[in-house]
Amino acid sequence: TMNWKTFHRLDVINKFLNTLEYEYPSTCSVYNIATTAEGRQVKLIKISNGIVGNYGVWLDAGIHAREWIGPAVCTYVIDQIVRNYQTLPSYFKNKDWYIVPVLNPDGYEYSHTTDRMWRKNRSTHFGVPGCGVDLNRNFSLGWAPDKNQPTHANYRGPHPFSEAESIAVRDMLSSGIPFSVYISMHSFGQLIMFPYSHTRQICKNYVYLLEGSTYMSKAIYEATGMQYKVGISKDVLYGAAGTSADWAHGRGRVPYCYTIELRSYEHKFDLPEDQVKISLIYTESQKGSLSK
Ligand code: 0X9
Ligand code: ZN
Repeated sequence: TMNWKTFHRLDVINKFLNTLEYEYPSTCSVYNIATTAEGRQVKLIKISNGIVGNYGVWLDAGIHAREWIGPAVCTYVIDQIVRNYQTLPSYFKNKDWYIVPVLNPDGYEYSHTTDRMWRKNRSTHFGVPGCGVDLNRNFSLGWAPDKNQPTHANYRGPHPFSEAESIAVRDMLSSGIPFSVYISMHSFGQLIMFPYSHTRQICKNYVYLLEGSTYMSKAIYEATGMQYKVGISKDVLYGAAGTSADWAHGRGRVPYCYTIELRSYEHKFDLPEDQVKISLIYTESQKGSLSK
């Protein structure tokens, strides 16, 4: 059963979603939005009060297989929203939440069973079985003609949207739902990044995106003492082409698009399980020192 003391396998996460839908049928619906190369379902939970005209908020995690803290945080967010729904402020309730805790289930399972540091999905291209595609390079905006060997960890795929998982994101974001927010959770680095990653061009909503990331960073700091840097990927991390957040903003026209790199530094992708849910007791002087 579900808790936030361990990294769960896909079947536990899917069962958690189905249980929420069963227990909270008036607010939760679970949908299959894609079938993967290995035949798994990508599951989306919609949380809504059913009011027509709500803006949509999209959250996804697990686009990269080994980044296990993403699905853990994402399921925690789902649990918090659903179980505290009645007491939430109206700006929170009057949204339609579309949350995909494990966008890359094949890769996620593979990183549990076979290769802890696996990043991509498990599709086959050019006769390389299970070579996989880096789903965060498979979106069409700025899709770059580099790193195009199927065996490369950042393989972008034979063409944009060659993968069921990225197609599902594209189609949901293009379906006419008025999404105001797109957030993709990754690890690691404690960064809140916004478009663009593939070009130096300043995106349309730059000032508001910067403001939003600053609010988030401040809220995280006040709640946990953890420091999250904010900025454009090229400045705080590196440039990347064909990412989901760039596409969501530039083509999907979602105003607030973020890629969040969760904790941490010293453990890299292998954050210890006792760090999934932290209950910190810290003093003002310890704040900040907790970031590393
Ligand atoms: O390389 C990536 O896809 C992301 N980093 S990770 O270590 N999680 O692989 C960063 C992507 C940065 N930019 C945007 N998604 N916009
Ligand atoms: Zn990632």
